[in-house]
Formats: sequence, C-alpha cells, structure tokens
Amino acid sequence: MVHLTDAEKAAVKSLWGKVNADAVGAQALGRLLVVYPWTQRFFDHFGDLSSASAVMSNAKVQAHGKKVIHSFAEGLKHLDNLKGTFASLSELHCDKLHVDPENFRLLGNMIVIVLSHDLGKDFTPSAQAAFQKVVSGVATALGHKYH
Ligand code: HNI
Repeated sequence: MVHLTDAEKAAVKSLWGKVNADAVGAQALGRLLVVYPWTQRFFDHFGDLSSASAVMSNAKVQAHGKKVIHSFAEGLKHLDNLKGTFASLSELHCDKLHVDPENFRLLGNMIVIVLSHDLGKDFTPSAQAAFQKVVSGVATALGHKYH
C-alpha cells in the first residue's frame, strides 16, 4: 500500500493545480506509445501512429490521454483508497481490455516525466518522490483485480 505523508499529499495537490491536466494526459499517453511502441497494439483502432509526430498529433491519442488523466486525477482525491477507487477499472483493463499491468507502471513514469518538464524547478526531488508514490499506488490499484 502506498503511504504519503500529509506534506506529500499537500505537495501533490498543489503542484497538480499548476499543470494543464489535459495536456499532461495527452503528452504522457503519446510518449508511452512512442517510447514503448509495443503498447500501440492496444490502440490499433486510433489511426495513424506511424511516427512520433503522427502519434503526438493524433486527435484520438490526445482525447484518450485526457480521459485517462481525468481518471488518474480522481485518484488524487482518494489517495487513502486507491484500490477501491480503481477497482472497476482494474476489472475492465484485465477482463475486457487485456492490458498487461506492467503498462500502468510505464505510463506512470511517463506522467512523472511530463510533470517534470511542465513544472521545471517546482518539481523538486521531494515532489518527485511524492508523485512517484502516487503513480506507483495507482498502478498497483489498477493491477489489483487481475487474476
Ligand atoms: Ni486505460 C480505457 C483509465 C492506463 C489501455 N482507461 C480506459 C478508460 C479509462 C482508463 C477511464 C475508459 C474506460 C471506459 O470506457 O469505461 N487507463 C486508465 C488509467 C490508467 C490507464 C487511470 C493509468 C493511469 N490504459 C492504460 C494503459 C493502457 C490502457 C497503460 C495500455 C497500454 N485503456 C486502455 C484501452 C482502453 C482504455 C485500450 C479502451 C480504449 C478505447 O476506447 O478503445
């Protein structure tokens, strides 16, 4: 189970308020598909993913990135109950979407990288440590119902 101190929770919430969540989601999902191209197999119905620029400017990737990051942001409101918050999405990704849960960790790392880029010097080592706990907790919660 992920445990954030009160200071870490406050840091995460305050920093999240400074970023454009939609853009973070679109960038993070796009980078996942570029950096780990085998993840494209889940999105073969999204159209042109033939190059990095095609992926990053693909409207379906951007729209799905927004959807994913809004769901992720729900988790930020429920840091003490990530497993409950993501239980039904865990079932969906396992039973219906057949997404290997390792991919949740890869996407979490992409979210951290995009946050680092957007927040610049505000993304201190302590802030990174706090966010790393969050993405790890979300990934564990999304993998929790796998069987
Ligand atoms: Ni994910 C659909 C949330 C990571 C592949 N995903 C969703 C939906 C949400 C969501 C919300 C929409 C559900 C619905 O329609 O009811 N996904 C999340 C979250 C994370 C995540 C919060 C991690 C932070 N998903 C991933 C990863 C992959 C992934 C890492 C694959 C690499 N998700 C999918 C696919 C769909 C999906 C595929 C269905 C897409 C579609 O519309 O065809």
